[in-house]
Amino acid sequence: MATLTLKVPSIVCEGCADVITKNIVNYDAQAKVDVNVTSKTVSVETETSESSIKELITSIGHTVE
Ligand SMILES: [Cu+2]
Repeated sequence: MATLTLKVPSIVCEGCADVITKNIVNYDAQAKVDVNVTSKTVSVETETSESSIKELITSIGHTVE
């Protein structure tokens, strides 16, 4: 498992954190997701590639830096 840390500046509230977490877990049930609303970062422990996770976050309307 690799841990990815992505900067997602479009996160503004816990609602965003929930949506992002649910979508990642839905895509990869083994993933461990930690969203920090204050620092606008998403940490994902996953076997999924970084590009797939980025694409997923982008597909639900968020911006990955
Ligand atoms: Cu929000």
